[in-house]
Amino acid sequence: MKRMCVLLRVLGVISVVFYSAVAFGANESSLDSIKRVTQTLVAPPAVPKHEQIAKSAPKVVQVRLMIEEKLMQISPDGASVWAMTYNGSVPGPLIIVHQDDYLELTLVNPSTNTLEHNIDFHAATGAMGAGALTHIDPGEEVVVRLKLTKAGVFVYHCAPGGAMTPFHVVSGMNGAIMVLPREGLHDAQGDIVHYDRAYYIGEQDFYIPKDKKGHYKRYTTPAEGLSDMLEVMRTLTPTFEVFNGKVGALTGDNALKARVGEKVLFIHSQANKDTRIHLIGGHGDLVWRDGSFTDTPASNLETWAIPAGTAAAMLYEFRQPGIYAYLNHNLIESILLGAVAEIKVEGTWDDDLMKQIQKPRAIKKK
Ligand SMILES: [Cu+2]
Repeated sequence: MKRMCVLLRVLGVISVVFYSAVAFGANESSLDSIKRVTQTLVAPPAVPKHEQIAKSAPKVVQVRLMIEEKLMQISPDGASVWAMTYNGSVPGPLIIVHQDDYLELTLVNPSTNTLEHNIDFHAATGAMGAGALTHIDPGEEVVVRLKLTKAGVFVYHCAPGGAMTPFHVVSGMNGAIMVLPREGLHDAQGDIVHYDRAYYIGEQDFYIPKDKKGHYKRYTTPAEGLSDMLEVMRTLTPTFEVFNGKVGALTGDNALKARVGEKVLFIHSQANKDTRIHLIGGHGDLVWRDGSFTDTPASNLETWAIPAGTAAAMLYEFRQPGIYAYLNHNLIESILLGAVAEIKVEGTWDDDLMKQIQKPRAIKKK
């Protein structure tokens, strides 16, 4: 009887293994036949080369994210943070695929790092957005494949668990993925919309400890600053609120560029804090404000809210040349804490849209 039980158990295990292998093998072999491409990721605000309309059937898009812990200066007055980054930038690079493509990610945590990391994709389905499958210690790498079934722009971020999750996220460990509809973007009337260029802006709240004299503290490792930073984080008051990793990353000589007549797509993410974006001198012609490309975009908005943990997309056709400010319209967070970008637009001025009729002069007596 006992021998029979053992035999049945062995047969059971063999059959489970057999059927799993058949099912898994079928799935894998069907994926073997589809096209594989490698996407070269680039540092924001640039976006990777991509097609707006998918020219072929769903494919496997391979990307590699290298985790890098690095001490970064984030303001001219010397504040610095042990940034935790994907590929060395805050935010991490924008990844672009089409709906129903597969993303095959190799996540690498080099032995030069000090902490465990992982990645949670808001675009993914199951297993904590792949966070549960991607925990890696320094010296390890992991490969995970996700099917992107939802069209939109989505945040990804590190989520190791407990207090480490907000600690890593507010240390810069977040980015975004854009999942385009296979047929491209649509306007409010359902017509296809093309853009001439795209920029990726990641907004980041930083919580930087100070000593008793009010000087920013510096640490030799990320973990050394953990308890001090948690104290500042508990105030919910950021020391800095910046675009693309530091104060001034997208202003002055670093301003974004465009030309009159160009349609520019702005992808904007904030992994940890609500924001509200406004383009001074322009509008959100089309705004996918919760990031879903399945929904009809809102049109002609003055300011659009982006909740914490969300990426959004906005398309604007520039009609006038000049310097535009693109900012978080909590003006304390933008002007005092850093959440502002500039767009330098070249082209011909349209007097019909705006004209100065009289230069400033002394008030005339009537
Ligand atoms: Cu991390």
